[in-house]
Amino acid sequence: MSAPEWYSETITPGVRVSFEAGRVVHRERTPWQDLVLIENRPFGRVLLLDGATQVASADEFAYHEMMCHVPLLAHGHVRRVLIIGGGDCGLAEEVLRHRTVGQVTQVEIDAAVVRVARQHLGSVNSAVFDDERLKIVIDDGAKWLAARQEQYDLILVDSTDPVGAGAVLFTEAFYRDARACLAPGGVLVCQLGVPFLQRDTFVSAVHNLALTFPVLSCYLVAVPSYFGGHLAIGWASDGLKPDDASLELLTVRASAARLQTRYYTPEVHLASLALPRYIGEAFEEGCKPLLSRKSSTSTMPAVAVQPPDPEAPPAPASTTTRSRSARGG
Ligand code: AG3
Repeated sequence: MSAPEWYSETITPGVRVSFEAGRVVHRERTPWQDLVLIENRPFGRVLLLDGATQVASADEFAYHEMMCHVPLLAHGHVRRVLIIGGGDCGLAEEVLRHRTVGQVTQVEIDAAVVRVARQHLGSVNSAVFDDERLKIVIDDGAKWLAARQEQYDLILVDSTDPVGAGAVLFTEAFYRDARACLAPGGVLVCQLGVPFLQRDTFVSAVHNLALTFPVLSCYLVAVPSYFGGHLAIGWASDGLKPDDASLELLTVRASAARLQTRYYTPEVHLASLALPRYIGEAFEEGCKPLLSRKSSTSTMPAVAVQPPDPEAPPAPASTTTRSRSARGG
């Protein structure tokens, strides 16, 4: 018997997280990146791009459900969705579970990711390819978006980490183009990495979002195959906040949507907005230059509006939503 092969996540200098490959399902150097798909005991089929874990069939539900159901259920009337990236099509599958969604456009830069995922990740995405509501475009998402006139109720940025082809999806210019394509009441949701290991990336993405959007928030999901603790998801909009819908309303909407979920619940939706202090502080840091520059305007943390309650326990170090009425930039 030959020795088992191991594949490592190498995105963090000084750390190597390895998966044993019971079988290498596919390996390819695409025009954009190094693609490896392996079979692993606890995680199932694991897709790595340039040494970063992207999707594992055993735990993708956590990431995809939270990227999708939080904005869809908080908004309540999403019809048109744009996904930038998301080549494994697991996010599209989750979005299309909402029968009220009329149209999903997905713009993925690397055709090979879609091809390999379609062929080998059926448990993640098989429902999408016969769904007439989905249109897959192979193109550079940032360039494509910059040339768009259409408006979307929800833009989901399901990117890789901000290195290589994915870097542009964390810039202020990209967020500005995305904002221009949001329908009134629309929301942008984007993955912001694992703040414990990718703090600088997180802070700078939050900063770029804060320069662009008047309402900014962050929520968390624990994805076992993403090493390093919670993954942060950014929320940006012109007005809607992720907790504008009450627990009762989220519950009504979730049951009307007849979602079968394994991670998302309306309770988890609201709880995911509570940031551990170290993440809340990093979030604040991303917002900070903006806040100090705007301090003479009506910039104000959303929670500070409430008068202090003398009986209440001490206030948390951070809030999860920033809003301001003045236009940024
Ligand atoms: N894209 C987000 C991957 C984040 C990976 N980060 C990491 N391993 N630290 C996932 C694509 C799923 N559709």
